[in-house]
Amino acid sequence: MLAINKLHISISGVKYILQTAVIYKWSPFMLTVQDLETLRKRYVNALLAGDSGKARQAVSDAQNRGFGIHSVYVDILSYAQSSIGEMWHNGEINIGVEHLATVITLDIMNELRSKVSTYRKSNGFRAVVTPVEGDTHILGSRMLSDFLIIDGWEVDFMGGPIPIEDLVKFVQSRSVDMVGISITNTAYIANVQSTIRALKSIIPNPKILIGGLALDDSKIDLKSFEGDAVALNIFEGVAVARNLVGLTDGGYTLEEHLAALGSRIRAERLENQMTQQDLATASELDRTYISALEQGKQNVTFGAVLRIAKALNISLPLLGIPLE
Ligand code: B12
Repeated sequence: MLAINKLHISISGVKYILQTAVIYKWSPFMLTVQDLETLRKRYVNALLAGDSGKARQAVSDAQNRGFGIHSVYVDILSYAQSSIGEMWHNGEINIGVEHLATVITLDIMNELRSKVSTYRKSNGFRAVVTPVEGDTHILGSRMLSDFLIIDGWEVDFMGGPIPIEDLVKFVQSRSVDMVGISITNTAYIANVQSTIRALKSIIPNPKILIGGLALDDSKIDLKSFEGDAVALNIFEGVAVARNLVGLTDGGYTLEEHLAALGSRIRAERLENQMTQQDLATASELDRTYISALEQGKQNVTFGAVLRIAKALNISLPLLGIPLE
């Protein structure tokens, strides 16, 4: 119960409302799931039409409706890029349409980041963030870079994958506290391992954080990475990054608590070789609830946590909830 109390204390002063699946900072306007769907559709359609003005307008409207920058990134931009990327993968659109959409989204991210950067407080730590060698999926690592910048880090974002030996030389030349490596395509897992080993040869060596879409693949053994930490989503990534360099004062935000809980539930579920539907059935919850919970987007009652722990056959401390 202590963790639940702490959670309330850490969010006092900031009001949250819980919508069906997503948490937003409180705003004078009530957001509904339909609003989110509408904004997503508007943004995706603007990208498909190559209309940067309409895309910007959708983002601006989302912000006026109370979406914070983190929600815009994860709930709208990331969603849209995944949808459009899938369209290309399925042969529904031309690669030119996908590339233009990516450029528009990167431009919008630059604008959003610049606005926040002007009033953020530096935390004095430097990170290098890069997709792993070979992996040309860059949006996830750009998003992690931006989340770290917003959190006060100085970030050198590599822009695209670079050879491991060049990354090592670059890191050596920059007094880097942490390197964030993003892996999207599972084909490059071996490169992650080689990158970690090469970075560990630097003295003093930077902390290494691994994350990205590829880690969702249940065939990947997360414990096999020799880096300092693995994070299963971007919110957890920022919290873990702070932890790695000793910045954490224990004052996690609600989003970070939920992200950490979600990733532990997911890890335990995969360990038990259960699908989300298996866990939903065993805990008598809805699959979409489990899905949102695992992504850190679903607030949760203590009763639901108990049911999930029982369905996973684990104790609450294994979900990071101490029994005090
Ligand atoms: C968009 C996309 C593309 C775009 C990439 C645009 C770009 N420049 O970035 C294009 C169309 C160019 C493309 C190309 C290819 N793609 Co592609 N692509 C996708 C797609 C649809 C979305 C990925 C994405 O950008 N999502 C949006 C970003 C923001 O989300 P994200 O990456 O998950 O990042 C989030 C988190 O993971 C996290 N995060 C990310 N990195 C990190 C790092 C840390 C440390 C932390 C803490 C968190 C974190 O933060 C982000 C925000 O929440 C996925 C499938 C899917 N639905 O996800 C396939 C997918 C990744 N692609 C795939 C493949 C195979 C390819 C190609 C090899 C196809 C081909 N035959 O050529 C090529 C790549 C060539 C190469 N050398 O790598 C496969 C990979 C399969 C696998 N084995 O893993 C996927 C899964 C599609 C599929 N279902 O098969 N792709």
